[in-house]
Amino acid sequence: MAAQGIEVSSHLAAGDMKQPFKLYHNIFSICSLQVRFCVSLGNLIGSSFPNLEFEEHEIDIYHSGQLDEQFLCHVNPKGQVPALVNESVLGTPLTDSMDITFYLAELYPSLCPTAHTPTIVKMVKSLHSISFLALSFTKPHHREYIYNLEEPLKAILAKPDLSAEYRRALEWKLQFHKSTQSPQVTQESTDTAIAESKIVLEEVDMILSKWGTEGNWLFGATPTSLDAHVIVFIARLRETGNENIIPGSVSLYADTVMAMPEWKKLMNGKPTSYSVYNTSF
Ligand SMILES: N[C@@H](CCC(=O)N[C@@H](CS)C(=O)NCC(=O)O)C(=O)O
Repeated sequence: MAAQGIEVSSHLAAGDMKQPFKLYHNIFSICSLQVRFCVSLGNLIGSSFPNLEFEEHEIDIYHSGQLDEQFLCHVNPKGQVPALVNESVLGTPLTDSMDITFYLAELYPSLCPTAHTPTIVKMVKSLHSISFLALSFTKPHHREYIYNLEEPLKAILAKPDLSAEYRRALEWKLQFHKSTQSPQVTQESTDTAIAESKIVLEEVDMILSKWGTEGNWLFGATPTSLDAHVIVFIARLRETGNENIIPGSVSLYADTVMAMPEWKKLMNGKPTSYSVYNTSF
């Protein structure tokens, strides 16, 4: 699969794109925004697949939409967004933003030019090794919210009439939540995430000064997958009070991109964080 690196695919033909891709997302999910911005920037330059179409399906992860039977059993057993579905082309859904990003680079090769592929892959992986949960859920009542996500799972599990498949999926999700989600929301994890973000941003700054002088994007005149991931990440850092760790030139680069119609269309006047949008959350 493409997640191992970017292999521009010879097995895909333009005629294969008979069905639109379904992109499951949430407007306050950083990983969802990153892949949606990849699609938007890909469309800016164009694809070799003329019939490429993405249908967006919003999952209300703040009201347990990710726990619906159809989504959990047939789209993403982890109960998370983003997820990319296209039965005729992909077979099983892609359920991780990095896998989706690297797959999108097959559909939109300009998103990952050969000369910069190793850097883009390395940087996207570095960015995604940071706990976005630890960065984003920092107030005590937000951390409490994450711990309490077990409750809606347990409430559904208490129902007697669930299918065996759905019950298994919910039990798996509960364990996943306990073992990988809850442990991320501690002050120590937040401090680590901020320190790691600083290092990644310094690397972004180096890319910008080496390649970005001849255009608005990290590698110059054409946007890549890395721009999509970095810009959304910067928006989230700003919203979480971490503006101070963003190098000045990276901040200016972000301002330029955030003034573009593609960004404004993606965000539709909203922040990346649910807690900034809904102050009573
Ligand atoms: N590693 C995954 C992480 C996805 C993820 O954490 N998604 C969050 C939103 S940003 C989500 O769906 N949370 C709901 C939940 O875990 O129940 C990726 O990169 O796609």
